[in-house]
Amino acid sequence: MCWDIFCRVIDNLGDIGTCWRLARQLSSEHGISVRLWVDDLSSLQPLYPEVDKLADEQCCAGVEIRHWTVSFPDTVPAEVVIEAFGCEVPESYQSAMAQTTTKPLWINLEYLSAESWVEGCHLLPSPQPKLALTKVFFFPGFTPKTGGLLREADLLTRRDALQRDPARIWQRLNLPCPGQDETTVSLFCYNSAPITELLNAWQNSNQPVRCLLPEGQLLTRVASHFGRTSLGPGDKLVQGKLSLLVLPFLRQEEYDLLLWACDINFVRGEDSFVRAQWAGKPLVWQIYVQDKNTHLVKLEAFLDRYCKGMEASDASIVRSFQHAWNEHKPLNWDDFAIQSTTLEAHARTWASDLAGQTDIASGLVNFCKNKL
Ligand code: TRH
Repeated sequence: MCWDIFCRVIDNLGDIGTCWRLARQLSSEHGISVRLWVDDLSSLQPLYPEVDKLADEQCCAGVEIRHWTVSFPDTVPAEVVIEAFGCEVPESYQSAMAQTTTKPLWINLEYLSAESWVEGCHLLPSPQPKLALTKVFFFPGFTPKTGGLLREADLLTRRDALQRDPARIWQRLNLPCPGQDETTVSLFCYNSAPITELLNAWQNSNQPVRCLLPEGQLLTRVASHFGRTSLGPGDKLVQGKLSLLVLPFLRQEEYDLLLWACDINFVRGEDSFVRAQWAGKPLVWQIYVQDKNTHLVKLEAFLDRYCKGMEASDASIVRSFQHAWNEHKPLNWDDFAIQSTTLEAHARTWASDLAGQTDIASGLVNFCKNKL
């Protein structure tokens, strides 16, 4: 089978992060020939440094990567066409789809949300009368009636093997093992986050905190907090109970290792948020801000699901910390950190429950097999 995935990078790394992960999995686990059309190759390169950001066509990790340029080349459509996150497939490609004898399956892969309406919209058809084609909406989600989450078949087995031997993960990341009583935290968030409050909370916390910060936009704000003009990979800052180490931006597979090794992970957007759940460690999610505070409804919907089954006092710590982080309220770091062992037990159960659902790639493949 041949699939085309179309990805337009709106901003940041989540759009391409998700599409790249899906493309690789479809190719490696399902034997599908995948062509990934992406309009901004420089966003893919930090996730997979072998990518040549100037090449119009290249093959990486078993995936054919095509630069999606404004003038779209004449192309024979694939059997399955994935339009990621509502990006419009080029008009010439749409006409080509309409002209094929066996009509391609046209799927719009949507953004992830824990809201309950998602179940009712997953796999809804949207007829396109002008083209005599039907587009289908595929919604990721947290319940069996949704499209699930991206998860490679061996992900939790690999995670478990490495988490049994944390020193090996630190070695693979080329980082020292944490000191005694030190809470190691990874930090990935938007520039809008209340970073000064967080750094202050860590500096004044009861227990030592080691923050691992992959290179990104946030460095300027962190540098100015410490009275520095700039920061780069390898720089280490110590203040009060906090020691902060700047890491290079990690390739996608290595970022998983970081999430598996840390005690608590600060993540954002969609893909790092999902990976942090698979890590089975307590997470702090900065959700992508939307108009009219829609994102807060989505945050609440996730917390409702995530906190089910937790002790009331733990649930309240988790809820209040996520809200504080997203809404610039006072951060009770010590409350959150002191519960991290209990929160980790919950995070592991949450991950193994979610792993009982069909993953997105398998869900798409099953859907297409039934339709084609
Ligand atoms: O970058 P994000 O904020 O992405 C998105 C987009 O903004 C998108 O438009 C928006 O709609 C969506 O969020 C909700 O966050 P995300 O999704 O976590 O993507 C980051 C990617 O970067 C993810 O694939 C993990 C990867 N990553 C690494 O590979 N190495 C690293 O060191 C880090 C910090 C991240």
